[in-house]
Amino acid sequence: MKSQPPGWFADVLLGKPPREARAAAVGLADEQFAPRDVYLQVLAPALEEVGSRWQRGTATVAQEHLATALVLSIMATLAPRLDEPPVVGRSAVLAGTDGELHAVGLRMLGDFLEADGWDIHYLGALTPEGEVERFTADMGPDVVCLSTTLTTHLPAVRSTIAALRRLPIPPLIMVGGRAYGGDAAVALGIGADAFAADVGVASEFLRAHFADA
Ligand code: B12
Repeated sequence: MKSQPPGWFADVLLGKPPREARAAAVGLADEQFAPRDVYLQVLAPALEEVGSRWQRGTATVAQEHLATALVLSIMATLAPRLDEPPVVGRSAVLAGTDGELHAVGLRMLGDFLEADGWDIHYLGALTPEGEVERFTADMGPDVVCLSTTLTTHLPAVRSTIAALRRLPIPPLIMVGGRAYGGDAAVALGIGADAFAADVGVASEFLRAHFADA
């Protein structure tokens, strides 16, 4: 199984009955991978493959929706198995930025941080600019994590970050998502404190950062 090409699970998502696809993913977590690796090495590449097929015209938008919904339901099954959370007494607000419908990566981050013992306020996709700021002012989290896939949404991220900086007690601001093309300089350039290319690295960064704080 380890020799499978990166997006191989796309065929399972699109070709098998949903019940079997879910059982297959859970089976991988039982037998082969740590649950976090199922997220990052099986589910994320499978969605990437579905996107490539959509771009090439060999998968439909309906199949893209189906695969996404199935991945989210698999994640809901695997999340309780990620880790036995310690209590860290830290909280994070997680938001998909204005206009942004892509939210699977953000949900993955929420699952990982929750397994690390954080209190997560997950706002999901399409959070209007002013709402992130208002909610953060009310909740006073340690971190705000903003997820963005489309580069056209980066101006909204910049203004959200600027608004968060004006709060009396500004949180650490971490950003991520495909819009940054893996380039931390883009993230820092629009005002973020931190960037991570994947949610495993992000959770390790936050663990280390707040262990020292
Ligand atoms: C599923 C999907 C959708 C779903 C989203 C549903 C949902 N609930 O999320 C729907 C159907 C709604 C959708 C819509 C669109 N999509 Co779309 N979509 C995808 C697809 C297939 C998978 C995305 C995904 O979930 N990947 C898995 C997750 C885990 O990856 P990720 O988000 O990148 O997250 C990882 C990292 O980026 C990071 N990360 C993410 N967020 C954060 C946040 C922080 C703080 C940190 C630290 C890290 C981090 O960690 C994650 C893993 O470790 C991709 C294909 C692809 N190659 O990605 C296309 C893709 C992203 N979509 C694309 C496009 C064009 C669109 C549409 C414009 C048209 C369309 N296809 O219908 C609309 C735009 C909607 C909008 N306004 O946002 C293009 C984008 C091209 C580009 N310009 O970059 C892609 C790449 C498809 C393609 N090959 O062309 N899409």
